[in-house]
Amino acid sequence: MIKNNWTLEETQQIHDLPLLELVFKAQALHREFHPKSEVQLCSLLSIKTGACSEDCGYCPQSAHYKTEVEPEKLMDVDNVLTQAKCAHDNGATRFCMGAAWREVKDGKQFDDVLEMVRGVKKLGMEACVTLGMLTEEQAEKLKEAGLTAYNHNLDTSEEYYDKIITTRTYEDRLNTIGNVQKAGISVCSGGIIGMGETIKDRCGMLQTLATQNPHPGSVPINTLVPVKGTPLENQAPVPTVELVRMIATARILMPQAMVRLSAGRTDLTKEGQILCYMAGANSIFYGEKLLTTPNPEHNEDLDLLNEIGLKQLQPKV
Ligand code: SAM
Ligand code: DTB
Ligand code: SF4
Repeated sequence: MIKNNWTLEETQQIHDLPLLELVFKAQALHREFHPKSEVQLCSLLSIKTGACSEDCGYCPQSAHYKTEVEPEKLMDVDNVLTQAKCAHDNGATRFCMGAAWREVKDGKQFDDVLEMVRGVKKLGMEACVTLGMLTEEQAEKLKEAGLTAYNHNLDTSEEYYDKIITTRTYEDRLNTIGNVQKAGISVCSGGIIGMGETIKDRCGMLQTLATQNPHPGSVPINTLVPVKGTPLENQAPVPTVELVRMIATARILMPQAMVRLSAGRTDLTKEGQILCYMAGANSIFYGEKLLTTPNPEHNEDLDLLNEIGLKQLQPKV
């Protein structure tokens, strides 16, 4: 049932199924591979903010655009661990740390990140980082420090990629994912919808993810958060049904993966989110901030989970 040779046509056929059939298929597969009423709560922290040399058109942290983000240097290890403890006390089971770097450079800063990973693991949480491009040796060091997962998104299809980012290639992205995979770290990789891409582009991205062997351990599906000052600030919002289709298709193509309903939740109704859970989403970013933009409040999320009888998934540490 786990396939690594999905074609674009198959992917599109699944994506375009009548909605209820699509959601039913996704939910049936979800129940075969995952506890049916558990959701993973991941907290995010920007450990190094802004002034990034890349030109990702969606990103408020790129130095190429004038946004309201104030650049900040790498946080102290102690500060990060205080925030991690706080997230843990609020019920998060995975702590994800993001740095606005093009790539990891060896030295004090990377050593600090390794220390952060060790500290987060000590708190009994899964640890994830997203630091840009990475060599095989750096991936091995992260693995030794106990890293659970490395986030590196494909963001869109290979064909649409250069409309969004020109400072690196799709191949660079796939190479880093390969290095993470080789080091035995779980890959977290997904993308963004709502950047002006076609449905074919969305399916192309899912197909590339679903033809990785093994599949990524988690697949974040972000809806663009349009930020003032970025080239994508005026993009139209994505209809909820299109997000539900992406989540269900990811669930069907990669049944064992955690599918994360990621950025963009503040613009979803309660019912929209419930539809995403029905379509197989089993993970969310939890806590009032993503990296630089807002996310729903803790209580709002806990109330919704309570109301529909979803429980927190316990960490695999
Ligand atoms: N610099 C590293 C990199 O690009 O891999 C790590 C941090 S980067 C901010 C992580 C991911 O956040 C991006 O790959 C993108 O998918 C997502 N992201 C950034 N800005 C976003 C936005 N405005 N809306 C939705 N997702 C966004
Ligand atoms: C992912 O796929 N989404 C998260 C996480 N991985 C690092 C980031 C979302 C960022 C949204 C824009 C911001 O807050 O700056
Ligand atoms: Fe830099 Fe990452 Fe933002 Fe691109 S997505 S500009 S690499 S922080």
